Amino acid sequence: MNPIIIIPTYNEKNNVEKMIKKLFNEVFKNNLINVLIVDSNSPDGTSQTVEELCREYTNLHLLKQTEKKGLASAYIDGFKWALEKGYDVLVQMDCDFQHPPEILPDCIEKTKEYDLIIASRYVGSGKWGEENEHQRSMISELGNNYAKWVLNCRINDMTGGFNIWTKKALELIDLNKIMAKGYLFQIEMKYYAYKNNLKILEYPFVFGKRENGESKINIKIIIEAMTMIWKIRFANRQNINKN
Ligand SMILES: Nc1nc2c(ncn2[C@@H]2O[C@H](COP(=O)(O)OP(=O)(O)OP(=O)(O)O)[C@@H](O)[C@H]2O)c(=O)[nH]1
Ligand SMILES: [Mg+2]
Repeated sequence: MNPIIIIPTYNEKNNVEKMIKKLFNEVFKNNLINVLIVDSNSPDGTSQTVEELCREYTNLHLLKQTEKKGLASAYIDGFKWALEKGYDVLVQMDCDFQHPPEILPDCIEKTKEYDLIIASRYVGSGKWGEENEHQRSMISELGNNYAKWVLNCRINDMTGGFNIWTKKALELIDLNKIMAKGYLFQIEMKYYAYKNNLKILEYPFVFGKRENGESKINIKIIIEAMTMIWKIRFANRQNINKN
């Protein structure tokens, strides 16, 4: 197994160093992990911080995008980079500590049995941590159920961004045909995984509160996603039924 953790960053200078150190010094002490930061030319200098850390950690990599083109583009570039380099387990994770990296060793192990592991707030002991605003979790839960309903998909956490993909799963989905530009990427990818009958496990986790910096999500992004989801439902069938 050759896993890599892919973390997209936009203005995460105050989280990125802490996250990298946590991964290499605490969660994966044995050096068997690689980390790729995909930065969209953050004006706060996130990429310079990562460049400095690359000298200290040989398994740390930086992919610089010249401009901010959205979350989907950051992940697609990151996935392509990692697949080309021969990684076979690709972790998607945010930089703001809402996704607890401690569960990763177990999730990665589970890819021996499953094609996709979805860290989920909506199965078993999974939930929104109490420190989050109630309104925020309600809106997110509504959006999640809406996505499930429109796409007729039985995955419980459609919107979350903490997922562990196997090479097999990613090679079934044509990344060049992904329509989403932003956060809808998470939903679109899971929809194709589900429709392609991949073996999926939802792994419960507690979704924390952002540690530093600002959220990049806003009402415009949410409305855009709610509309675009219908496009995914009806327009793009090329990514389905390949197996
Ligand atoms: N490279 C890149 N990263 C991005 C972009 N937009 C967001 N991100 C990163 O994607 C991750 C998720 O973004 P957040 O703003 O935390 O979104 P969220 O977790 O859905 O929202 P909050 O709960 O409010 O934090 C973070 O690591 C961001 O820095 C982008 O356009 N490019
Ligand atoms: Mg966040």
